[in-house]
Amino acid sequence: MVDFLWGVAGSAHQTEGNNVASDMWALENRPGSPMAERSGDACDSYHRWAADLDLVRSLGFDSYRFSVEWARVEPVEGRVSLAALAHYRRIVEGCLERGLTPVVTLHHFSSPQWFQQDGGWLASSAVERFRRYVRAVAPILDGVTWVCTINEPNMLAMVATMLKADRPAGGVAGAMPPPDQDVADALAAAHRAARAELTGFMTGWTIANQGFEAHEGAVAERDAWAWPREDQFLEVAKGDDFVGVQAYTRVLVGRDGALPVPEEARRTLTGWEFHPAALGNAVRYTAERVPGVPILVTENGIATADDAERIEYTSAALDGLRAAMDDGADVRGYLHWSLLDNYEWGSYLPTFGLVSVDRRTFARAAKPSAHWLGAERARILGP
Ligand code: IFM
Repeated sequence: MVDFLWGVAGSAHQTEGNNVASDMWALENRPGSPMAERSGDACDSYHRWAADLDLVRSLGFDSYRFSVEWARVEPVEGRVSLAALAHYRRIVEGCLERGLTPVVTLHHFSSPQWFQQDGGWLASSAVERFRRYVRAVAPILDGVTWVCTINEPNMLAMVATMLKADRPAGGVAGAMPPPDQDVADALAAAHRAARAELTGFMTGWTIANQGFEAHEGAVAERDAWAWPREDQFLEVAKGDDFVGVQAYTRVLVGRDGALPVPEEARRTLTGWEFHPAALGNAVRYTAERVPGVPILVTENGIATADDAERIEYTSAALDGLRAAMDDGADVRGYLHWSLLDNYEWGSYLPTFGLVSVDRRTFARAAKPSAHWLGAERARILGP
C-alpha cells in the first residue's frame, strides 16, 4: 500500500513559539488569564523546523502535518508578511526535499488578535477575511496535495461558548457546552470559501471525534448530544476531498447528557479515559456519516509520561484502524499526534510527544515510541 501516509503532526502555536500577534498569545498573557501556563517559546520550532523534519524522516515516517499561522502571515489586518509566507514555503520545500508529504493546516485554533478583537468568527466580514488569508497562502502551497482548512471546528465553536462565559478551555472532551451555533455556521462558510479558493488540492477539515457512546440505552439522547457537537460538522464534509478524523477517547452519554469519566476508569494525563478503541470507532462512525469521502487520520495519540503506555495505546488503536479498513473504510493515512511534547493549550504537562523537548535548551530526544511507530507501518499495512 504505497499511497498511505504514515506520519506525525503538530501545529504552529503549539510548537513554534512567540506567536505574539495571535489571540491565544493575548489570552495566555492577559492578567487573570484562564491558562495555567503560557506558550512562550514553545518548542522553538520556528527556528528548529529543519531539524524536526530530519528527525521525522530518520524515524521512518513519510508525512508531516503542520500549520500555517494566520497571525504571522497577517499580523495586522490587510498587511501580509512576505517573510512569514517565505518561512512556511521553506517548510513545504523542506518536506518535499526530504521525501516527506506535507499535510498543511491553514487554521489550527489560533487567529490574529485583530481578528478576534473585531468580532472573531461572528464579525460580518469573518468569512471574507479568512478567504483573503487563504488566497495569500495558496501560492506557497505549490507541490502540496493535502490541505486541512480548519482544525477541529467543533472544538472551536464549543470553546467560543466557554470563552463567552469566561470559563477556561479544556476539561473532559465531550462534556463541553454546545457550540455557539453562529460560530459553527461561520466556520462552515469559511471552510467552503477556503475550498473554493484551493482548486487542485485535496481539501477537507479535521473534526474532533469525541467517541460519544449511549449509556444504558440512551440512544436518542446520545444522538441529540452528538448532533451539535460533532455530526453537523461531519455533514459539512459531505462532498469534500477528504475528512480528517481526530480521535483520542470516548464519552458516555446518559439520559441527562455526558457522564463524567467513571472513577475506576484508567485515565491519561488530560483526564480522558484510556480508550484506544476510540480510533477504529471514530473511523467507522465517520465512514458511515460521510460515505464516499476518503478519511485521513489527522490526529490520534495519548498524553502520558509513561512511554510504554504510549506504545500500548497506539498499538491497540492501530489494530482498531486496521480492522475498520479491513471492513471497508477508505483510510488514506495515519498521522500521530504529536511529534513533539508541545504546548497543550494552557499547559506543558500533558505530554503527547513521540519526542521529548528540553524546556530550557529545546533539545529533542526521540522516545522509544518514536522508533517503534516509525517501524510499525509494515505491521499495519504490510511491506
Ligand atoms: O493538542 C490538541 C490539538 O491541538 C488538537 N487536537 C487535540 C490535541 C490534544 O488535545
